[in-house]
Amino acid sequence: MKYIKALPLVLLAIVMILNAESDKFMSHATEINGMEVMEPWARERPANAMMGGAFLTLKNSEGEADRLVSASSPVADKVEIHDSVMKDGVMSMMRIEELVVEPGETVMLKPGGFHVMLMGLKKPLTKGTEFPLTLNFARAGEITVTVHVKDAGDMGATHKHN
Ligand SMILES: [Cu+2]
Repeated sequence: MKYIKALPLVLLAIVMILNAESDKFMSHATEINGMEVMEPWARERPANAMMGGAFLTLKNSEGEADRLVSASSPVADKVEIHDSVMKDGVMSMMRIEELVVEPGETVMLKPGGFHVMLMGLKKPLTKGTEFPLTLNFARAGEITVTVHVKDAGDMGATHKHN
């Protein structure tokens, strides 16, 4: 009857291993000079798409503000920082010069809000693949992260570019 007693321990071990695996998969964070870049992901795009959006969370743990001033990636001709605005029921996006992250502040780039715009895609953003993205901060400097391409629904037909 020894193995019955051991079973809960075995199950516990399995649960712990699964948790560790999902943690490894879920929490991608890179911290350089007090700027943390968390969970970078991009929405999968059809093969003929020219543009794609990348999303992530920024956390500034320094005592002074920082600014995301530019970005680049080998998968796109040009990378811009965008904000989204809802006007007359239509979501549109516009380029912003910089994204300020105040001291201690966490800023989330997400669909329908701030995002990193990949323009002139050189390769399709296929679900399950990943690509590098370099973010340039005024204070923290260059931070390169690995962006994971995910299937996360669609932004809808009302999404357009200015
Ligand atoms: Cu955009």
